[in-house]
Parts: sequence; C-alpha cells; structure tokens
Amino acid sequence: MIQKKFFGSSLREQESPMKIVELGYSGVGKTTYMASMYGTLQEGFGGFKLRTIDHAEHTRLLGLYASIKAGNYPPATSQRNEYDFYLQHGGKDIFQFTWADYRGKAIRETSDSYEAQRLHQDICSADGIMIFFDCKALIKGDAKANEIRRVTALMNKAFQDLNQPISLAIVLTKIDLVEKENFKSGLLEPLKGLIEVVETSNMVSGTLIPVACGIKMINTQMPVLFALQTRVRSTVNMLNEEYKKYASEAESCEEEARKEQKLASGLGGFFRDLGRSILSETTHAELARRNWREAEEKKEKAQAKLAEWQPLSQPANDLNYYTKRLINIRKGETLHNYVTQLKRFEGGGQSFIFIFFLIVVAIIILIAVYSK
Ligand SMILES: Nc1nc2c(ncn2[C@@H]2O[C@H](COP(=O)(O)OP(=O)(O)O)[C@@H](O)[C@H]2O)c(=O)[nH]1
Ligand SMILES: [Mg+2]
Repeated sequence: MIQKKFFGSSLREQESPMKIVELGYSGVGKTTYMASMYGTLQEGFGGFKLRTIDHAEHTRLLGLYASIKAGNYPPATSQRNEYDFYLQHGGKDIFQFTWADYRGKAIRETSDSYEAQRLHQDICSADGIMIFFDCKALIKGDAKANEIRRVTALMNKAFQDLNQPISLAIVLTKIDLVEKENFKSGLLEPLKGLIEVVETSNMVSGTLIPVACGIKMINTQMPVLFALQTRVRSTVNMLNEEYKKYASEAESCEEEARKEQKLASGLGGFFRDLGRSILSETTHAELARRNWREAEEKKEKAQAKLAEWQPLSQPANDLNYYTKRLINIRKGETLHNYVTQLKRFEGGGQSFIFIFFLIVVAIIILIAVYSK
C-alpha cells in the first residue's frame, strides 16, 4: 500500500515506513535498551535525534530512561509492541520508522504458530534487525539464556527469503557486568553459526556492538543508527539514480525537440510540414512542441527527486561515517579478531596498553639483570 504523506518539506514521501525488528530472549535487555537509546538520543548524536510520534510514548520512555539512569531497571514485558518514531537530523524529521519489539518467548514458538509466522514475516520485511544477547550469560557459557540456536535458525530461514538488503546489529548487552579480562577467544564461539549466516548472505550487512544501559550508558546510540543505515543509504542511492534517469531523459527530449525544430524551420520546414499536414502526419513543429513539453515534465520530476534526495544526503553520509567505525562482520574474519576488536571497542584498549607497559617493564628488568 502506498502511503502518500508529506511531513513538512524535509521528510520525504515514504512508500512505507522503515521497519526495525528487535529480537532476543526474555531478560536479555531489549526493553531496557529501547528506553536507554531513546533517552540518550534526546541529547543528540552526530546531529541525529529520535522522536516518538505518540507523545504519551515519549513521556513513558523518558520516565523509563530516568529510572534506568538511576539504576532501576524496568519490569519485564510480555507482548509484541510496536512503536513509531521519526529519525531526525539537524532538527528535522527525515525518516519515519516502526519498531517491532517481540516478547522474548516468541523465539521459542513452534514454526506453525501465529506469532512465529508473524515474526518470520517481520524479519523478512524488515529494513534493520537488532538481535540482543546477554553478554554475561555468553561469558558464563549459558547458551540457553540467550536461545542462540533458535535465533540462529530463525535468521537462517528468514535470510533465504530476503528480497532487499538489510542491516543486522548483534547487540551484546550488559557489558557493564563483565570484566574486560573475560573477553576471551571463546566468547563468540556460541555465535559462530549466526556470524557465518551473516557472512555468507550478500543481502545482510552485520555488526557486533557491545552495549551497557544503566548509570553509565555505553554505545546506546549505535545499534539503532546501524539498523537504519542500509535503508537510508539505499533510499539515497535510489533517489540519486532516479534523478539521473529523469535528467538524462530530459536531455534526450530537448535534443529531439531541437532536431524537430530545425526540420520545421525556414521555407524548407514550412513545405515539409505542409506536406505532412496533407498526409495527416504529425508536423515537425508539433513534434518539437511535444518534446519540449516532455523535457519540461522530466526536468520537474528530476527536481522533485533532487528535493527528496537533498535532506537525506548528509544524514546518509553521517550514518556511514559512524557505522564504518563499528565492528563490521566480514567474510574471512576470525572470531578471535572480533573479540580483539570488541575489547578495544569498549575501552578495553586501556588494558591492552597496560599489558604492553608491563611487557616493556619486564624487558627492561631482564636487560638490567643480564647486563650485570
Ligand atoms: N547491569 C545491567 N543490567 C541490565 C542491562 N540491561 C538489562 N539489564 C537487566 O536485565 C533485566 C531484563 O531486562 P529487560 O530489558 O526487561 O529484558 P527484555 O526481556 O529483553 O526486555 C533488567 O531488569 C535488568 O536487571 C544492562 O545494560 N546492564
Ligand atoms: Mg522486554
């Protein structure tokens, strides 16, 4: 269904609102994340902000955010919820999107249940997916707490039915509860299957993002921005292509019009068109007029595409800038490498510097001892 809504001059006419699906087993931190990212994004990040369409929702989320900031977590939710947001950039609404928050148990439903089918459809038609895993459970080797096998199977199935590129953020929650020293090579072993599914699909661009919500918020802006970026980028590219198509068609029409105008001009043209009129053929003068008119129409269409493209171009570049720095899932990368990046990503670099410092001190002591 085509929704034709204009929101001021900056929000483009969207064929359908973008859809983000949030998934993860009960208790991994989805609701906490949702309120935390909403709260942190009120302050803005790289020009981006978020706003709910429903004002009551805004108040509710900010209330939750305030209590999370004070160290009080929200009670568990039990149903699929949908929220409508605007992504804003530079103070203007640029994109509308819907956020589907599944109750954790949906992952465990048998595949013929209504909710399981709804989930499959939601994943297949999503523009961005966020999958949440409790990092503490991951470290403890508790795969059941995250329902990793079920999530991997769901994704594997859904990715075979994809017909548009999507972003997938693998969000590792509660990193505040984990000592950096516990980021061992085996950490991501349970996620190997899921990471491989992402690596092999050329429709999916994936990333790993460690997140903490609480008194200290870490990386709460990134999963949502990553989830939105593929659709924003593909829309920008599509608008650019459409602009170029109309602009080049306008040029061809103008060229055709000039050719016809030449054939219609002068005494030769007068007789040529007279001949055509007698034979009931369209005259060169008329063909020139038609082509000029068509050129004008194409130019207007090109301008309209340009006007839609303009407010999105900078946000798309900015999204690209921020998401490029994330731990992107790439073919050929080892799990060990991802873990090393994870350590560095959330400030683990300091412990790396500390180890390096210790090695240097040890070498100096050894040299001093041996040179005696
Ligand atoms: N320390 C810490 N605890 C968290 C964090 N996020 C969630 N939690 C805890 O996990 C519980 C479940 O979170 P919730 O958001 O309800 O999970 P959901 O079922 O996936 O929506 C919360 O009540 C908190 O106790 C976090 O970032 N840090
Ligand atoms: Mg919840």
